Amino acid sequence: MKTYRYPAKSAWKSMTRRPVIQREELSAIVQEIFQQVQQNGDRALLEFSRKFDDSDLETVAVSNDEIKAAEKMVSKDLKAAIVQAKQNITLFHAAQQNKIEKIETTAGVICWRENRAIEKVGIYIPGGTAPLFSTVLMLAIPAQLAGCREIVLCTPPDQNGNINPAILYAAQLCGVSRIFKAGGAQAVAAMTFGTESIPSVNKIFGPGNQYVMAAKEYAQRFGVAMDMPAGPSEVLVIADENAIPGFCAADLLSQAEHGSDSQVVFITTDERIFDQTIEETERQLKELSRNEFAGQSLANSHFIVLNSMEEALEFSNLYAPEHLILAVNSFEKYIPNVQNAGSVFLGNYSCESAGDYASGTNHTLPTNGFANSYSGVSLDSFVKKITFQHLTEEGLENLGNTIEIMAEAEGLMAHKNAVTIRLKSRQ
Ligand code: HSO
Ligand code: ZN
Repeated sequence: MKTYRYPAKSAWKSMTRRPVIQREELSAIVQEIFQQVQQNGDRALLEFSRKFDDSDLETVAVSNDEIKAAEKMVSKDLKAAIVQAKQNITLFHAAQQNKIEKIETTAGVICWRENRAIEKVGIYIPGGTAPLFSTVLMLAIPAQLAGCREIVLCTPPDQNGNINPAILYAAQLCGVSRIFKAGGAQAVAAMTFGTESIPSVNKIFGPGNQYVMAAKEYAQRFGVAMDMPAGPSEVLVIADENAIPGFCAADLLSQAEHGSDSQVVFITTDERIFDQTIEETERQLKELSRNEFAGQSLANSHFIVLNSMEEALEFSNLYAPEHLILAVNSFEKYIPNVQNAGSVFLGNYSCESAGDYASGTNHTLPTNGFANSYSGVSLDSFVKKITFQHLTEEGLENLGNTIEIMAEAEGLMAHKNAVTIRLKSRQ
């Protein structure tokens, strides 16, 4: 890990920089994969599965029998945990449904917005070393609450052609309509163009490696939206003298274990907490099953002492972390100072894992500094907001002259006439 004691502000910007991802190469590969899938559909997917997943599939579709079998394979405890998480995530996201408010901006001019679900959405769940079935909950629950008609899920199979049972269980529990064995950029291509088996969708959600990310970006050329740009997962912990070093270390490691490229930053205003958190982090690291990933990610992480909480928050806002933990006593007074962050965890008992799994908030959040301009996934991510307006005759009478003057000033006489012709018809 890299340690810094009272670094000068001039050095902060470079400390907030994330590792650079090579982009050029990716786009050629992704383009080729899209072409193959567009031309050959399912056949291309089966071939890619053989090549990339080492899996010899007969079909990409997951059968009902497979879903039923998966349900039996998930332990009672895990099912109960998933059900409780689902309840909390549902409660939190259902509360985001806002009621329609009609605003009479001028007498007789009534404007309002209504939500309409995005008809077809795609969820990508990566394979790899940890089966992130919790992400199924985070994406399928708001999709279902929003009223999406079709919720398609793609995830790569293992070498035996199977999908992790907890992923299948969570998917059927949360209203995913169809599940497919497809991974990587080819899964994104399939949900973009549609294949014999996989329907095309309007928007694609979910984390993934660099190929998946590049594919989601590429899919936009074909009119398919994406949730948000993303990079490796990250957490920034701010600790004052009341923090508990063991807790801080555990939080840092929980993010570091996601992958060797995860980013963790620790900031404190207290030298004792600084030393003890470093010690604790090294001690706890040894005990972790994924200590190889966590160790590599820690090697790139920053442990910093700063002069004050104000400075700590200033650094954090510059970094714009995906997750921000305020391990401080009177967190309330710092909330207004949080400007850029995906999701914030307040006090010594609000570990990031709570939000990762079960408290109710969404764990699909902006990374890579995008928290300075993007929000995490919410119910809004699954709807379009359509504006409506109704002008009565009286309404146009009241507003018409303003519109005519503005249209004429822009030199758009047809715009002006659309008002004039109506006003004249009333005389
Ligand atoms: N921390 C991850 C989400 C996750 N954690 C899923 C565990 N499972 C998102 O940044
Ligand atoms: Zn996590």
